[in-house]
Amino acid sequence: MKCRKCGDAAVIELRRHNAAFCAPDFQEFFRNQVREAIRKHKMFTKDEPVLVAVSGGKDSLALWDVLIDEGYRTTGLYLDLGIFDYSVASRGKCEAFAAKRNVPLLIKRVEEEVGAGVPVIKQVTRRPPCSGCGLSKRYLMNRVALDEGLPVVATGHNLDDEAATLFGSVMHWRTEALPRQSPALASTHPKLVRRVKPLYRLSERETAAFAFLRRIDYIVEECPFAVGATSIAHKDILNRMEDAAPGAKHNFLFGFLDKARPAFERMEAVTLLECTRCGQVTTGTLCAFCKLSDQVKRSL
Ligand code: Q46
Ligand code: ZN
Repeated sequence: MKCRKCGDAAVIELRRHNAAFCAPDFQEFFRNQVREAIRKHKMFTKDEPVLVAVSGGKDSLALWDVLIDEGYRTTGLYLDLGIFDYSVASRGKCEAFAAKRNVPLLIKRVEEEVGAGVPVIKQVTRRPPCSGCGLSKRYLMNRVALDEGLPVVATGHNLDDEAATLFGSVMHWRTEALPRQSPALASTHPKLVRRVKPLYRLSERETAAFAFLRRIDYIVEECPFAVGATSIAHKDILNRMEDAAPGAKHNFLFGFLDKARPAFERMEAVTLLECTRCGQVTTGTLCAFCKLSDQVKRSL
């Protein structure tokens, strides 16, 4: 196998691109995909400060690594979910990454913000842990960005994540979720910052290879609550399809973005109000985050 660019021995084959690359040219290919995502969706400019949400895993740290190298003004945000050893270890990876590159890292503890960490939230709400966790993460990313005066939050979602989310939404015909499935969500209210996913063109395997070649020290273990999550089952199905037909995930996601998503854009915009307690955006009186933290605090 030879590198498509230089003809040297290749270290990775990308079947969906019908290409193979040596280590330096693969890294350049990876960076080019991120540049293309940022350019195509006008995600941010070099003048804008960007909040990069990091979990300690390969995707978010690979994203942060590229953005720092490209000269973007980044601040990391680590949300400590209070998930036993997993949170302790993943926080350590983020702190070490930021210290090594001398970049700012903000840390917020869900326990301080909601009243309890994710394991207790799971018990109190009697809902899957990812439900309260995801809600808290989305809320806190936005609020921290607003508090810090940062206009955009970047997350490390990759092609596999995005294809799996789309697959889940289509399986249940969650038509209200489909317009929000996008690599870049604009701010639709002064209290909502932009949300972007610069890795959406890159697969999980590619971010793992990039993190390895860049010697990024990331947490390999998954969150213990990820086991059994339906998103994992959806990823398995898509991986099998990808094996049979390389490019299947790419075609599924990109075909949706190009051809189908516009059809699901809501004709009428929902009315966004401000939560009477915390002032963040909601469609009711009290936002879902404030309701969750009330429920948690009542039970303690
Ligand atoms: S951290 Fe939270 Fe994930 Fe763990 S509890 Fe679920 S949502 S799986 S990305
Ligand atoms: Zn609120």
